[in-house]
Amino acid sequence: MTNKIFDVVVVGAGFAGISAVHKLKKQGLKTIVFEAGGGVGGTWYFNKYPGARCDTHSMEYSYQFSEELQQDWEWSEKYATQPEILRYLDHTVDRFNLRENIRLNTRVEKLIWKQDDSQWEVSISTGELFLTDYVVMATGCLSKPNLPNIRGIDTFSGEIYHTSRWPEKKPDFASKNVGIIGTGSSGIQCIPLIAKEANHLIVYQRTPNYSVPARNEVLSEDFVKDIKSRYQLFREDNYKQGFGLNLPLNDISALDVSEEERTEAFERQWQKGGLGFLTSFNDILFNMESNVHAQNFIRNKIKTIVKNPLVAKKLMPNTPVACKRLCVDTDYYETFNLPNVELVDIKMNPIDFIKSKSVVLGNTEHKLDTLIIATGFDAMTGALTNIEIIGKDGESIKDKWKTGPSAYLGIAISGFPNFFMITGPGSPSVLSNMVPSIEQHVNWISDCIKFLKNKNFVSIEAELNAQHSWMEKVNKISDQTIYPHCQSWYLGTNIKGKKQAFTAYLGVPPYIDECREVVDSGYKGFYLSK
Ligand code: N01
Repeated sequence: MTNKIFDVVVVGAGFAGISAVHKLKKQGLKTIVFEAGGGVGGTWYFNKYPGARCDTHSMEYSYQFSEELQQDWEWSEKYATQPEILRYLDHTVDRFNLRENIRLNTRVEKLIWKQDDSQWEVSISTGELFLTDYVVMATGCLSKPNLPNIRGIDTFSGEIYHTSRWPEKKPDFASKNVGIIGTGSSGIQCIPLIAKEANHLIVYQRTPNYSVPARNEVLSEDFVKDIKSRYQLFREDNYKQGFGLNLPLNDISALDVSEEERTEAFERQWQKGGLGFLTSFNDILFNMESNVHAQNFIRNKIKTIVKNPLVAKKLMPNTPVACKRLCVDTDYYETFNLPNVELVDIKMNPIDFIKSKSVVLGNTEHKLDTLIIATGFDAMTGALTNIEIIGKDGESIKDKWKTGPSAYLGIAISGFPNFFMITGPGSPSVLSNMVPSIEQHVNWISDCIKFLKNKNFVSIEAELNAQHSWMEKVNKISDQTIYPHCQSWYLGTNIKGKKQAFTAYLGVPPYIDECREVVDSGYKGFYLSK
């Protein structure tokens, strides 16, 4: 039996879902959020591993929909920890009375478009059914865990944790022999902290990653006061930058300066810490020759920091910088100088299998009490294809995307009317500051629903041609960058059988202009039905 009818069903209660329910509720729409987790926060709820923190400045990685909220909330550090982010999200939910609209521990399992009624039927994990006019997918770009397919992993009888499904009760590593598989952002954040506790830590590295120091610090009162005195302007200025982030602006190519000046510029950003390293010059992401200079700089740093030259060599990536997401760390490379830390190159010496209490590589057996899996996510599309979503021609998104994800503006998909994605494939998403990008999408979706209602349209659907042209544009932009030049979750190569495609739109300002133009033209590229 079908239960209640909603105006909007939002899937996911992370930054995106919370922002969406706040906006849509305020607009007078009967809105519900279904969230699989036991609390709000989305990826920030699940990724509780030691050292989990955001590598975007906290005063930027936060909502701007309420001036009061951004004035009142006090971020304590430059890079907020996972618990602080959760406190912020819980505070937001309570402050704006959103909890009554959020159902936790509830997974959306199926969505079916009912053409005759112009509505979606929503099935949830309790077996209940709902009808809704619109669906907003706030399922996140990095939320479906990628589990490694290593023989025998299920037979490991010690403690085993995936970084993105970390238990509520903090695991104890003291006097334990611990192994960790994966050296992306999650691994790089937790390795230094686990190394401090564990008796012995073995890091299983398949591909080394570049990492720059965070240089996290407590926020000074003066800094906070300054930003808060011009918060709106600060946000507007950030939207005008390529990544939507307040990174140092630089108009100079790495090739137009002397070697000494180049090293100085890299060193300045290295000392400052964080992702600003990428804008040390204006072409690190676009010109391979410039990128090679950035690579050499970081490789030299690794050589200087890591005392054992063989270990240092293993830690040196040979991919372009930022082609895999640049990591930001606290004492990552330094950790490999500790006597209880061992680095194992599993590309050279692969893991053959895992058994009850050990990891076996050829003739070597590592006895472990605890195994940590830091192998990342089925990014960009995983959370969407994980749900059975059947559009108007009876086909699912999962089937449609077998040949690669395709969406219009990263917001809508042809064949799926009244279905909106927040930071979907084809939008800046992971190549931008996620929170402002989320809010830009929420505003767009809210305005769109307002328009449809005012003009008595019952549905909106992306045109296939517009969608194709859009994805061509996204690819054309990425082809001018270094991003397609290595294997990464950006491309989906970390997931076996996944069609390789780069689906993030690089460039926040042109993207915002394009979204605005679509609206100004009366939603060009969309079919509107009465
Ligand atoms: O995942 P990853 P992540 N056997 O995919 C290895 C965001 N994030 O969770 O490169 C052995 O980057 C894999 O090796 P390879 C951020 O955007 C942000 O660390 O595929 N190894 C790689 O080393 C980030 O980029 C924050 O060869 C296997 C690692 O596992 C994104 O989330 C913090 C393997 C996975 O790295 C994902 O980061 C954390 C296998 N079968 C995350 N499969 C901050 O804000 C995979 N690997 C700071």
